[in-house]
Amino acid sequence: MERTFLMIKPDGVQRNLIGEIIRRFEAKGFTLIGLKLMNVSKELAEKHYEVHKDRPFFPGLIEYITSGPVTAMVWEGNGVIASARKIIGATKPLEAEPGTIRGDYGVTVGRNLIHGSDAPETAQTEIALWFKDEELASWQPSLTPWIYE
Ligand code: ABT
Ligand code: MG
Repeated sequence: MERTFLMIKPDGVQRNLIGEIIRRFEAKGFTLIGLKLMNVSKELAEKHYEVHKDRPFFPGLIEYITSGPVTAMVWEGNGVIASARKIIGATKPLEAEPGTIRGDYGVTVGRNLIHGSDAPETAQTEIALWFKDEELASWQPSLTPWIYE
């Protein structure tokens, strides 16, 4: 089953959007298999955004991601990597379609609320960077036995 790494960034946490964002992925039908609220060290932030290390926005990006707690998550499901990117919306929130997370709640690229892995290779690297194997709980959702004994 495909897996992706999603992270609610410090602005999403501060704006009380954790529940709303998780709700959207649950409602879609994906399965949450890893979840933690954590502060991000400079080292971890720099590794996560290593591809951007020579870009002019890099220092500001690291400062933003380390500025407060984030919600790190792993989600599982068919096509979850590409689908999560659609649910998240375009990088620049003003260009993101209404109905997407960034389109509904964001204004500026430096406060774009949530990260999602952009391909199978980055998903695998990012999951390994943020989570230990034992922090992931693979499970089969099924409602019936939780409503009826
Ligand atoms: P992430 O999910 O954070 O990786 O964003 P996304 O994949 O949509 O966009 P990319 B291209 O990976 O950008 C990473 C972060 O760098 C910031 N950025 C990017 C800028 O501030 N200015 C720019 O011109 C570009 C290209 C935005 C992204 N996240 N944040 N915050
Ligand atoms: Mg990216």
